[in-house]
Amino acid sequence: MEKTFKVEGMMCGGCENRVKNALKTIDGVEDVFASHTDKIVKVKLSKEVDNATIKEKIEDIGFEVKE
Ligand SMILES: [Cu+2]
Repeated sequence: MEKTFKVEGMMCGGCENRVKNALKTIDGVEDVFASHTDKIVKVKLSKEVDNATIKEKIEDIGFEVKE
């Protein structure tokens, strides 16, 4: 299962890593792909995780989820 989010505010690889590390702390998140150039974050899940949980985690570290 994979979910894609549009994320504003990532400026470099460091931002991508911050998003990746934050999301990997969520139970059920198996892998994370983040691109600041495409402004997307893809999350690979091993079980169902609420969109709201993922969104909150990204916004907690200062980025904005568009959808
Ligand atoms: Cu950055």
